[in-house]
Amino acid sequence: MTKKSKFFATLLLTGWPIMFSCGAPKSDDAASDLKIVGGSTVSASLYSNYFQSIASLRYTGQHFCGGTLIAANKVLTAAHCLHDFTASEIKNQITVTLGSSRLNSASGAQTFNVASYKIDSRYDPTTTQYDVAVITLSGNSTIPPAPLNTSPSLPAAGGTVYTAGWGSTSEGGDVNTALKYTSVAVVSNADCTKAYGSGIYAGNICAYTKGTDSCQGDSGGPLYTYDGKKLTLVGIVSWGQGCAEPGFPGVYTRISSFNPLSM
Ligand code: 4AZ
Repeated sequence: MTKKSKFFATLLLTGWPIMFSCGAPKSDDAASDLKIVGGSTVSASLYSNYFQSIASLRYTGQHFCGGTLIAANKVLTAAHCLHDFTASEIKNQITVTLGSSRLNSASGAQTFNVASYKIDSRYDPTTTQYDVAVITLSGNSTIPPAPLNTSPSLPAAGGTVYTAGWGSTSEGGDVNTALKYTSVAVVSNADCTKAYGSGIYAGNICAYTKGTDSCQGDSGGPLYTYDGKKLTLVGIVSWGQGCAEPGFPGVYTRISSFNPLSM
């Protein structure tokens, strides 16, 4: 969620949408602020070859956060995506859809209820640290789960990583029905701390490329590395100062700091 809005997570139930893009830097051109300049729609072949592990979390049918399939019946997401719901809302009104790159397309879609869920007990809604939750689905998906990065030294600063989601294509915008992805460069935690002043801890990865970013509605979704063959999950979309604001990296939960398969 945004730094500004993270204390107001209930807004998530109304706003939605999110991601990439976000716009040209205000300082460069106020008139084009927040127009999409980054990211691309995930084509059918990119989806089936690489991005099928992305999940859409829905509350009463409306997309509100992303997630990633990490086992046949487990979806990793952000703690802040679930934190403001009651247990009853999570079990009775949240569904998880896999298998389609388009929101609202029945073709290929596999939709599950939440059988159980676990929010990291250390999650702190004030700082957004330990922003990790695991959902156990009501059944098994047939989609191949994403492999998890376990190396604390990867991805290295400067490396290219990929994020994807149905989030807003502009800061404050709506959910986007077509899945989008973008590439961003890893920023060291030291440099990310310089950007934010405080609030970055070892369990974060930051990533920044001018003009493109994850955004509202992408939260909970994946940050991946690509080895030329497959995507490996390295992060969870967590928060940032707005979306694609110049000088402010997107902040992600660092998967290698957690063991989500045994949460
Ligand atoms: C959000 O509000 C959000 N630019 C997620 C990611 C980022 C910003 C906001 C990173 O869910």
